[in-house]
Amino acid sequence: MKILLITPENPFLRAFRRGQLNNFAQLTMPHLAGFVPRQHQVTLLDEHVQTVDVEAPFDLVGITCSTPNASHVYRMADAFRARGRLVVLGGPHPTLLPDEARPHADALVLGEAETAWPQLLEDVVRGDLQPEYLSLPGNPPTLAQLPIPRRDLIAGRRWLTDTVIATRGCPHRCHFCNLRQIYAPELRFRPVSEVAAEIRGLRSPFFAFWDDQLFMDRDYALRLFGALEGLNRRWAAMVTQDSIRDDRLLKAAARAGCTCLFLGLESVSEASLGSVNKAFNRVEGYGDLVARIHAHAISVQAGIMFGFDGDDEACFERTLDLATRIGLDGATISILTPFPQTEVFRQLDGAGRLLTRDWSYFNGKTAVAFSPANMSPEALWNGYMWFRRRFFSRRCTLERIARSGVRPLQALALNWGYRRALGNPIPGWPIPGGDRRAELDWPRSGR
Ligand code: B12
Ligand code: SF4
Repeated sequence: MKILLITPENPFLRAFRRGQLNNFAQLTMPHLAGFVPRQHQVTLLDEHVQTVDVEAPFDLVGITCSTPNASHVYRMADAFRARGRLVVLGGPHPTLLPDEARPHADALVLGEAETAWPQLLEDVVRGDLQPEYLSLPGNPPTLAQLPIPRRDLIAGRRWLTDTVIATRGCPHRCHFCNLRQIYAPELRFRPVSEVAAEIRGLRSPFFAFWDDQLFMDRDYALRLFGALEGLNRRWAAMVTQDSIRDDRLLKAAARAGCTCLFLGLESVSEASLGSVNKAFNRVEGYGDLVARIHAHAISVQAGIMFGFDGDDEACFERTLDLATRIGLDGATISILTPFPQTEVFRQLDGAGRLLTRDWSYFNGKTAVAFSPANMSPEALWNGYMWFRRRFFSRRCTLERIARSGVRPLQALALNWGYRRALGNPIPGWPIPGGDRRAELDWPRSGR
């Protein structure tokens, strides 16, 4: 059987991300390809760097689907099905809204797929494909003995191909996050020896952990870092403020090769953090936390989000002041987005504050999908753009990097990438200039 596994990318996001330097390959499809028995032929296609050809002769097409990509994926799936291909959809969006996804697929895989996907492949071979495959609640798949992701099939990228997961889940329940709805609630861990073996086999000296919260279990993290010592790799990972309780963890991470932490700060307003159940972040501790991380020669890429109910038009300047003062090395800047089934979605939808239901605009980067509480959508958009321009300005970048002092050349390069991407066209709505979907939408006539 010839299988095509697609990592799609909404044209809005593709246009937005072009030129940024830290666009790592997604792990999902290489991971799923690892489960495919070798008698089948698997092709991976990553729309960030490749073009989809719906005429290509595949027997089975699997597409991973997040909310920002949903409308785009449905059109793609319909086009494949019109040509007689079997289409399987999985990932966050079909899991959150199976009724919406169902008409666009021959089969849906809902939730985690480590057991369901191999079963589905057997069923296809037997000619007995089922319309729906569920990971059983209360009986989530084990993360032990996972096959090694087929990174060898990643095409179109020479670097940033190496991402790894060690854990699954997060103990928190932030109201804008979909984790609780897409994964089983249990926190799970891969055996440390298996993670270390996988990392030993990576081609590149630098990789990213794609875990939501690598430090969430201190004992596990310490064992993992111990096993990575001496492997001579450098890596980045995502963490929360409350998980970095003591310097022993940071020291162990640094010795194991950690050079960058993505830290979900989100907001500098306690009211805003409280409004989305993220009051475990303590704003008064940000400066101390960042200094402690820097002391281990680890840089900090902060997650910053605007549009919370506690945010007003002054929040952009306040955030810039603090970000500069504490010497953030970089930031991933987003607009709050009400993803389906989240508490934020329920609240905004209930209050009639959603501006659109076209999922392409629910991407946190190129559009405001709701009416903020204390400003207009345009003010949120303009403030977000102002912040991005100021944060990545030469002056602010140099000031932040001088304060941090950690890996200045690496920080300069990353900030320069984000600054370069500021020049990308941003299509969408409600931005002045109108709706340019037709111009950028799929199928494209090439790059
Ligand atoms: C790494 C990551 C990123 C990376 C890389 C992008 C990526 N998607 O890999 C970066 C930092 C770039 C990123 C960006 C964004 N992300 Co992100 N990201 C993640 C994260 C933490 C891990 C994804 C991962 O690799 N998991 C490990 C792999 C092996 O498993 P998996 O993808 O979960 O898939 C499993 C099942 O879902 C299933 N499955 C999935 N697809 C398919 C398809 C088929 C055919 C089958 C059979 C099965 C199947 O099989 C897998 C094994 O069980 C997830 C949270 C999470 N833990 O999943 C958020 C997550 C996917 N991101 C999310 C969001 C919102 C975004 C952004 C929009 C944020 C923003 N505002 O900028 C952007 C969008 C960027 C883009 N281009 O799409 C949301 C999506 C919510 C939604 N409703 O769609 C998630 C769930 C986080 C959350 N807290 O809610 N992200
Ligand atoms: S800490 Fe991060 S992964 Fe965990 S619930 Fe909050 S946003 Fe989601």
